[in-house]
Amino acid sequence: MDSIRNGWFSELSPLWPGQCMSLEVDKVLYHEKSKFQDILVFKSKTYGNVLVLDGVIQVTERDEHSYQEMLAHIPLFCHPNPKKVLIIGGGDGGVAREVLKHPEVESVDMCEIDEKVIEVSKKYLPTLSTSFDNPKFTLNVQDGFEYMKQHQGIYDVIITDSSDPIGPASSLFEKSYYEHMEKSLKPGGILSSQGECTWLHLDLIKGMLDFCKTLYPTIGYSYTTIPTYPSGQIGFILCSKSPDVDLRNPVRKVTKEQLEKMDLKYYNTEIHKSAFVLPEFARKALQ
Ligand code: SPM
Repeated sequence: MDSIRNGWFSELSPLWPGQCMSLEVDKVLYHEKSKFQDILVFKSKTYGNVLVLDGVIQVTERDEHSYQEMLAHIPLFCHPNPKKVLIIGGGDGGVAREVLKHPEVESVDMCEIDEKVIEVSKKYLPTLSTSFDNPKFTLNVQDGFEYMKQHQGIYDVIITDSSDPIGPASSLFEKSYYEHMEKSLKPGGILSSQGECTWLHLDLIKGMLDFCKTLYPTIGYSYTTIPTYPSGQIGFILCSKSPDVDLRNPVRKVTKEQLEKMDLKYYNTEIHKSAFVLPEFARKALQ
C-alpha cells in the first residue's frame, strides 16, 4: 500500500500540495476497494482506530468529536425545535450519534451512498456507529440528490458530512446541491455542511458562500480545530431559509447539565459563538 511506508501512514493529496499529516501505524485492520472508493482502517499508535477513504483521513477515534459535534450542534442549537433531521453522507455514524443527543429530534434520516463505509465503521469504530439501531434512525443507501428530489419541504435541519471535492463527494460542493437542500428544508430550516479549510481552500469556500448568498437569506462560515485534518482545522458552511436566524448566537443555549448528559467534549455555547470569528485574511476574503 503506497500510503503506508516504514510503519507510517502519510496523507498525500493534490488538495494540500507540499504538506501531509503522518500517523504511526500499529496494525492495518481493513483494506478493500468498495464500488465507490478505497477504504482503509488502521489502528494507530496514538490516535486510536483511523478511517481513511481514497487516501484521506476521515476519522480518528481520538479527535473525531471536534468535527462531528461542531457540524451537528451548531445548526441544531440554532433551531428552536429541530424535529426532523437529514444527514447526507456520514456513514461512520458519528454525526448521527451527535444529532440523536437532542431529545427534540424525532427522526433522523441518513443518506449514505457507500454501504461498505457503514459496515466497516460498525466493526472498527464502535463508539461512532452507535445509532444504526436507534428507532428514530432510518438509513437509506442512496445518492443524496435523488433522495432529496423525493423528499421536499420536510426537514428542519440538513447536515452534509462529506469527504473532499475529489471523488464521490465532489457534487456536494456545487450550487445545484445547495438548491436541492433549499427545496428539502422546511421554512426556517437550517443546513450545515463540511466546508473545507481557510488555510487551503479559500477560493473554493468563497465560491460556495457566493452561490449560497443567492439561495438563502442567512449564511455563515465557522470552523473547528482538529489535529488530523490538513492544517489542523476544518470549516462549516451554514445557511438558513429564515432571515431572522442568528447563526452566531444559538437560540437554545446548552446548559451545564446538558453538557454532561450529552457527553459533549468540544461544543459549548462560547465555542459556538467564537467559531464564527475568522482570522483577518479569511474574514477579508470571505466577507
Ligand atoms: N464523519 C466524519 C467524516 C469526515 N468528513 C470530512 C472529512 C474531510 C477530510 N478532509 C479534510 C480536508 C480539509 N481541507
